[in-house]
Amino acid sequence: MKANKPNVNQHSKDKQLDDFREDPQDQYMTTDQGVRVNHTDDHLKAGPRGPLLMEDFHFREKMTHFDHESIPERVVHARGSGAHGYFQPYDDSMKEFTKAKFLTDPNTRTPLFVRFSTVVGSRGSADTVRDVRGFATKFYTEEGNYDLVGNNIPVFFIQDANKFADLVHAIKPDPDNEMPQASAAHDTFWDFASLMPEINHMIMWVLSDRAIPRSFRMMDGFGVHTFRFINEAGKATFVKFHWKPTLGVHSLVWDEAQKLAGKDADWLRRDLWEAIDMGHYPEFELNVQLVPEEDEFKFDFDLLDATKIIPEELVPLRPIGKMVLNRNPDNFFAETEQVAFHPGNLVPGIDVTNDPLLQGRLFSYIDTQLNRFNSANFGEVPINRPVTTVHNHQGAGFMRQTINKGKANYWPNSIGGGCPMMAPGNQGGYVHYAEKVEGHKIRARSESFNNHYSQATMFWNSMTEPEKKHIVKAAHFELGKVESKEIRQRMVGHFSKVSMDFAQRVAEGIGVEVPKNFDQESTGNYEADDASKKMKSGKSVKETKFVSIEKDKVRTAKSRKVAILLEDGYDYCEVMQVKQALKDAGASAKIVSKFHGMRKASTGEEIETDKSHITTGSIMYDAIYIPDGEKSIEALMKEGDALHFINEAFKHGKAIATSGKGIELFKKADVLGVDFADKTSGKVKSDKGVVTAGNDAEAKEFATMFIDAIKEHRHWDREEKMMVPA
Ligand code: HDE
Repeated sequence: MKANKPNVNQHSKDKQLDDFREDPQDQYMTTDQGVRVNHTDDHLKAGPRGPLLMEDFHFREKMTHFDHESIPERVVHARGSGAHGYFQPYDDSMKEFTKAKFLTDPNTRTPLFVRFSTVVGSRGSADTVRDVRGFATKFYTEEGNYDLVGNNIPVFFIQDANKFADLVHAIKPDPDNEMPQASAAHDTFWDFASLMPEINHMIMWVLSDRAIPRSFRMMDGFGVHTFRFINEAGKATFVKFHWKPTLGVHSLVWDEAQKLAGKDADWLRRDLWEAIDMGHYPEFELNVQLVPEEDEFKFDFDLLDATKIIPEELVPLRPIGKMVLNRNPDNFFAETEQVAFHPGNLVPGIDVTNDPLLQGRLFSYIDTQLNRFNSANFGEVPINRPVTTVHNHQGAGFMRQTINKGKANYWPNSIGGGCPMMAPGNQGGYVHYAEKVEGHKIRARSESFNNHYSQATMFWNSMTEPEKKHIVKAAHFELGKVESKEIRQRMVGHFSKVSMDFAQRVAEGIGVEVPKNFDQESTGNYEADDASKKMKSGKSVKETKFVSIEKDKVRTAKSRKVAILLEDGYDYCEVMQVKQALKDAGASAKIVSKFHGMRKASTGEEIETDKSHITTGSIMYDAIYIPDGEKSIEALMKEGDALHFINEAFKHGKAIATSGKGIELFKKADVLGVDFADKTSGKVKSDKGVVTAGNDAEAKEFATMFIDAIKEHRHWDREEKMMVPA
């Protein structure tokens, strides 16, 4: 029998895409018909000042093509950034649970394409807005395409897909004036939220630092829903998917996020692109939480409820393999824009559950692609093609590419020899899990979903104090933008059911009171059923270590960006030493000065400036370093931009370092000020994120201490001190 399974390896997709790539190098320009063009700057006219002639096929073709260049942007997740890579399992330990080969064969590197996105903003909106981030992965497996279409937050706003249109309408810009762009901070969203108790757990995550990631490379990914693994014997196990970045989860601070939206609206996109370009390949470990079918009702929440996580204390993560993103796309439109995901793209060994949110998604994704592509043939677009060959009787339609041979375009047929054939389960045919289902037709949700606050409370209880502060501040911002006091009041009512402490802290910032007895009826139609009865005494936890970014922190300086501020007269030796140490730690350094051009050291050597103050800012770096050097420091002392740079980085909690005369500069920039002076010795002190070397002994440890400070990511102690905001 002829097999339609190629030998898939990490390069299979790249090779396939090669057939579609166009390279203009050393080529003549042609029309779409392949005819060489001899002039493309003027259209064909009746005389040099005359009208266009219809016979100008080149002009008509060029203009027509341009006029039709745009396709509808995604109705949500419109703004995204893509990357190619591969996935490789560590071992075959998942065989016990799934027959999906790409998850169980440690010798196979499955090619894949990932698209990260924001949800609310339009295609041209800023990257650093407060929002959920999409994390969608298309695995081109040897058994067909598998799409894991997830987010960087493990829960969702709503429980039932029928609320999705309402949610998106409420969060998108207002229908009358299209404002605000890419932000939930307006009345319609919070009105909706305040009337939907099921939203509360998600609200906590969205107000947290998770919603302003430092990088797409530094955020988690979650499948969100509970899916099913199916093994060779047909046994099912519930599964939740988690991507964990090897660089750890890190976030921006809100002030920084807002400034970046103006200074570099492409911040996350650029960061991903440059990291891959420089060989800092983003890596994510795929982990799963596995729950045997018989344990379905052992928790105090329903596994089918997408507003709940399974705390890792109850079901620990099992690492199963690693994804590496190692190639930037060649063409944004052809790849990142045209990639079309669908949670129903499944391969044998993975199946869905009855999660009412997931069930609705299974309809929505193909439907929305039809709107984007205006054709059912979008699967033939190069980025969407599987690396397996495709054989079926779907033909015709707009932009059909495949040339199906033969007369038999139906099944069963004898004319075509009964081909293509059906594949039984043991030949790789997809067999749906034979779950027993029965019930009455009813618009209702199980009573087991009617628990809207306990995990929101767990989330709040699990935060460190700095994280709590950020959540409260985020609520002050978001709800502070809400004009209706009634809505603000209602939202604080919900918060009072999450935590009185939280509600009080929010209320005082937005001019409302914490109600004594708040009750808001759910819009869901909850009905008691078997599941809710069985779950009554299920397991739960009050606090979990794994939702806090701070408690679960990965400390590394890898791929961190450091600004070196200097002017003529800096200490060349010191700069070289620190640069080398940063390089060894995997960080990258850029020279920042007032102007572009060559900067001369005190000993005569020259270094070229990478960025001038007008083109950059402290918000674009993770840490800053100012080398010693009398003249350089004197010049920096007179530069408002430099002082602001240092001051702002300090206020954003970043690692900052200097030596010798630079300490005077730090004092002037207000980062070693009164608050930090040791009252008894008079010696200047600060937190561990401010690294100074005043003498030779300190100089020895200087680079190491600076790198340790960078690894910490942020030094939140500073938030305790009273400071004018950056
Ligand atoms: Fe989506 N979602 N979604 N979503 N979603 C789309 O499909 C939808 C949900 C997610 O980079 C759309 O191709 C419904 C959860 C990502 O191309 C659309 C519901 C999760 C992306 C759609 C949800 C996601 C989308 C718009 C509730 C995390 C971007 C464009 C029932 C598990 C994929 C498109 C990309 C995109 C529908 C909820 C993730 C309209 C109906 C939960 C990452 O089909």
